[in-house]
Amino acid sequence: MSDEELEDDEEIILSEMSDEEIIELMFDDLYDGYAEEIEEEVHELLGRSWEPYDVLTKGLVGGMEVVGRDFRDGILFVPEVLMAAKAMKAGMAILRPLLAETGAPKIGTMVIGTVKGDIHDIGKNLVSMMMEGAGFEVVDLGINNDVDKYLSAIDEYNPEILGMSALLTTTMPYMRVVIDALKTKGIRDDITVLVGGAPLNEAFAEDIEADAYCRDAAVAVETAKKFMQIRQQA
Ligand code: B1M
Repeated sequence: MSDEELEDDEEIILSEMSDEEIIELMFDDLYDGYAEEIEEEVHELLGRSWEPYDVLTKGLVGGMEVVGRDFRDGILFVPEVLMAAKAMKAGMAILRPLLAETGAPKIGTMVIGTVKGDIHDIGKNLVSMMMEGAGFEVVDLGINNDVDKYLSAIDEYNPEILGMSALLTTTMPYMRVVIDALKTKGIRDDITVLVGGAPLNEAFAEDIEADAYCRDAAVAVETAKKFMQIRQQA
């Protein structure tokens, strides 16, 4: 039996590992797309009184950054990244209710979705989870949303905030199409438009006349709260 096979046969006992070793293992298991293992590791850290937010950011988001880097560098390919995304989602499913469990009073409603042509949803899902945790009611439209989907959700739920996500340089311009449609409908000033996604920046948000660019989920929550305050004061 080779050294590698011997190593594979070694049983991993999470309870005997340090926190740092578990985080390292989570990075490896995310990379390999092992959803069940990720679930076990999330449970283990929660059992050690880790805050759900720390499990999310230090374990899952941190691990996904490694996947993202290797995807960019051509070391990982779409099927592997899909497996990693599935494992990440399995971990997020455990954390979602815990993050929402703050008992915070409802402070507003947000409609959020990934724009047309774009199927990336991990970042958007994180934003949804964090917004729910902060006390927002979140209507998540999912991926690949055209302008009509955004408009009919706004009609139906009357949100104070519209969130749009795009991960591709080819799909981010669609955000302008949605904002222009809000203007044409005469409802642009009734709603705060927050945008996010890896290829965006503040200059782009300003250019398409969004209210703000949010670098990450924590910034999205802070920004949404700030705009809710401004509304209440107006
Ligand atoms: Co895609 N992909 N992908 N991909 N993918 C990127 C985005 C890419 C940068 C990889 C690379 O080449 N380096 C690249 C885009 C290049 C570009 O446009 N310049 C790329 C490409 C090219 C593609 C395909 C075209 C590949 C192909 O088919 N040849 C294809 C496109 C499919 C499509 O959408 N039409 C594709 C497919 C996929 C998968 C399906 C395999 C998978 C998606 C699975 C899923 O989401 N369910 C995938 C993944 C996973 C990635 C990477 C590796 C990781 C994205 C991610 O989940 N990050 C990504 C590389 C990277 O970003 N480093 C890549 C983790 C997440 C937590 O971060 O999404 O940035 P992020 O979200 C953050 C913030 O941006 C912000 O908060 C979040 C949390 O902190 N945020 C918001 C995001 N949305 C927000 C909305 C808000 C506020 C904040 O509203 C208020």
